[in-house]
Amino acid sequence: MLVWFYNRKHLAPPKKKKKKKRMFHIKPRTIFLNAVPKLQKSISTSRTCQSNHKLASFLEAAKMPEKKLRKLVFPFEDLERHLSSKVNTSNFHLFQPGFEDIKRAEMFFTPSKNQKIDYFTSAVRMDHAPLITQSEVSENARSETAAMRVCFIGRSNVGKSSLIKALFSLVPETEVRVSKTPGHTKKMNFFTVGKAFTLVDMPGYGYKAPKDFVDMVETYLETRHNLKRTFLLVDGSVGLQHADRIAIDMCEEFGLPYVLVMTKIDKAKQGELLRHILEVQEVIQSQTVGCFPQPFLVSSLHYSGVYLLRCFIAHVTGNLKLEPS
Ligand SMILES: Nc1nc2c(ncn2[C@@H]2O[C@H](COP(=O)(O)OP(=O)(O)OP(=O)(O)O)[C@@H](O)[C@H]2O)c(=O)[nH]1
Ligand SMILES: [Mg+2]
Repeated sequence: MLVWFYNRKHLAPPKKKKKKKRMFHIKPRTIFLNAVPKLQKSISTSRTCQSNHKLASFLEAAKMPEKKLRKLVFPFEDLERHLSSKVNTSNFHLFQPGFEDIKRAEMFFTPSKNQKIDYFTSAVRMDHAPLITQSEVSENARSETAAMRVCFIGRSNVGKSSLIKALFSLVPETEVRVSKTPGHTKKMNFFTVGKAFTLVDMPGYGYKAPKDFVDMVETYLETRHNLKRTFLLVDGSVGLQHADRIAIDMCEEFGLPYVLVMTKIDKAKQGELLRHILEVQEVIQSQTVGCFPQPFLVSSLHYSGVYLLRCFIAHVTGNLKLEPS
């Protein structure tokens, strides 16, 4: 535990010597709710009218030739053929839905009268894990299942917000801010996906992490109310870093069910990417208990792996039953 406490500090911004003592005591729930009007204003005023990317929808993508489509939906399949037959790749095919399931999953990410997808709120501190309680849920006319959450964590700049933006690309007016500058997301941003689930974009750890990262993110993960799955993002173009390994240890220590997602796969050369993927898979197999054995590969730029991830999220939140293959 002592070792872990020491290690965890690496996830916090490097320059801070120790956690600041709290100067005042306000009920955490009050802090949480107080933060809302200001943040909602800043987000809604900067909304712009955008149009969908041509690959935002699987239905559109499905018009391309099947070989190209499979490469987009299952990016590992294309890489796999470069591997020696001695490499066991069965874990990479554990979650392999059919195109019909992927099409059905897209309905959850498509706005309609009954499926409102929107930014809900932000939080800066979660000392005692304030919840979107059932009463708050009903106040907001949200169903019980909207309280099911999935969250995205990873190093600053790994592509968390970009991936969420790609997942929500069928609702381009839902503003998810991305930036070249590390440390851009400073608060936990909550997005509700109809009555299906809530998705949380987290600030990044490591370089330029917000000063209250440990209080905020680690406390949230540790208390994890209604947290169905944590998606831990690793930059596929640089591979596992020290901070990623610490984050894996953290997920293990908290007993979280989590999934590793390799981002920016468009940026890496194939050989390099395969090396990073196999390294991640080796770590999953030999050092984890709570991690789903299959790493997911995505490019938020090219939409590779994004439809598959939508399907996985719809499935693990209990909204989509897969058809037997
Ligand atoms: N080539 C490529 N660039 C990406 C991809 N995803 C994100 N990026 C770029 O990486 C940078 C960081 O993206 P963000 O999504 O803001 O990263 P983040 O993890 O949310 O960062 P913080 O909020 O600072 O923790 C931006 O310049 C993105 O355009 C990808 O799939 N491919
Ligand atoms: Mg971000």
